[in-house]
Amino acid sequence: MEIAIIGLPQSGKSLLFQIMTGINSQEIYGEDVVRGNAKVPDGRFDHLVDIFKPAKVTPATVPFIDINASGEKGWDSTRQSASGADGMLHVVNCYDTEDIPEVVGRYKTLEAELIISDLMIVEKRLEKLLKLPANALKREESIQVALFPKIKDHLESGEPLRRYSLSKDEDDAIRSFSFWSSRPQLIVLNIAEGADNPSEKFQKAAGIEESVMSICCQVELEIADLSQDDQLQFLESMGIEKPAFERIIRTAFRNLQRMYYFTVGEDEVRAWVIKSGSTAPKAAAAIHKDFERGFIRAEVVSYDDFVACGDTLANAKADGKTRLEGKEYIVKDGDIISFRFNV
Ligand SMILES: Nc1nc2c(ncn2[C@@H]2O[C@H](COP(=O)(O)OP(=O)(O)OP(=O)(O)O)[C@@H](O)[C@H]2O)c(=O)[nH]1
Ligand SMILES: [Mg+2]
Repeated sequence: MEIAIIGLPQSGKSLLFQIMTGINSQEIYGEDVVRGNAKVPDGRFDHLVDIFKPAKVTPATVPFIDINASGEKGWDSTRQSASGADGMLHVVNCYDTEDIPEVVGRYKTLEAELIISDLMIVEKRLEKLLKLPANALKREESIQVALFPKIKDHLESGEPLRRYSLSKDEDDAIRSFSFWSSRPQLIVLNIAEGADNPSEKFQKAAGIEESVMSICCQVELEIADLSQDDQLQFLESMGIEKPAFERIIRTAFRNLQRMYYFTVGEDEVRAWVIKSGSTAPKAAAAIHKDFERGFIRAEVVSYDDFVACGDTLANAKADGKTRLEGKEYIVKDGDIISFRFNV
C-alpha cells in the first residue's frame, strides 16, 4: 500500500511530500523516488490518547512516495520503483496563474505523458505476443492478446486506463505492468497564498470525475512546522479551520479502501490499518498472525459508544455497549477492540 505523488516539474510535489511526511526530499540527492509515512490526522485518536495517556502512541499512517520523473522516458524508468503504488496524488501548479484553462492544460500535459508511456508498454508487449503461436500462449498471455488491442485503442484516444472497465481476470492479467494511468488519482491544486479555491471550476473545465482538492503548499509548510498550539493560532488568524493537508491525507487514505480500528490501554494507544470490509480474524492478523489463527472472540465497543459512556471501558461494559463478536463480524472504522485468542 502506497500513494505516489506525481506532477510536472516544479509543481510542488516535494513541498506537499514534506508537509505530509516531514521529510525534505530536496536534501536527498540522486534518488528518483523518496519514501515517507504520513500520519492520518484523526480527532478520535487524539482523544483516546488524552484519555489513556499511554506510554506509547501509534497512529495510522499512509506511505507516500515523492517521484521525480518527467517526459515519457522518465515515467518509464521510474515505473518499477512505483509499482507498489495503489493510488496517486497528482499535483498541479496553480500558484503562478489563476487561469483555469492554463491549469487544465498543465494537468492534461502530464496525463498525456502517462498515457503515452503506458501505450508504449502495451505496443511492445503486443508485438512480442503476436509473434508467438496461439497455442503456445499461457492463460494470462491469451487474455493479454485479446485485451491489448482494445486498451491500445483506448489509450490512443487519450483516455487513461482507469476509465476502461476491466474484468477481474483482465485486471489480474495486466497488474504486473504497473500502468500509470490505471491507478486512481486524487488531484491536488497547489494554489497561491490567499487565492480562492479553484477546485470546482477546475473539475468542470477539465471534465473529470476524480476528486480535486486545493492547498497552498507554501503556507501549509509553515503551518506544519509549528507546534500544535501555534498552529491553531496561526490558522485562526488566517480564518482557516483545518489545514488542507489533513483533508488530503484522509481522502487519499480512504481512496485506498482502507480503514482502522483502535486498541487502547496504558501501554499503548494504537490505530491498526486494515482493508475495509475485513472480518474480525483478518483484522486481528494486523496485530499478529497468531491472533488470526487462534481467534476466539473480539470484544468491541464503538468509539461513539465509548465516548457516550464517559470515556471508560468499564462504563461501556456496564451499560451493555461492549459486544462479543465472532469470526463473521465485519470490523467498522473506529471500533475499539480487544481480541481473545488461544495459541
Ligand atoms: N510562490 C509559490 N511558489 C511555490 C509554491 N509551491 C511551490 N513553489 C515553488 O516551486 C518550487 C518547487 O517546489 P517543489 O515542491 O520542489 O516542486 P517539485 O514538483 O517537487 O519540483 P521537482 O521535483 O523539481 O519537479 C519551490 O521551490 C517554490 O519556489 C507556492 O505555493 N507559491
Ligand atoms: Mg521534487
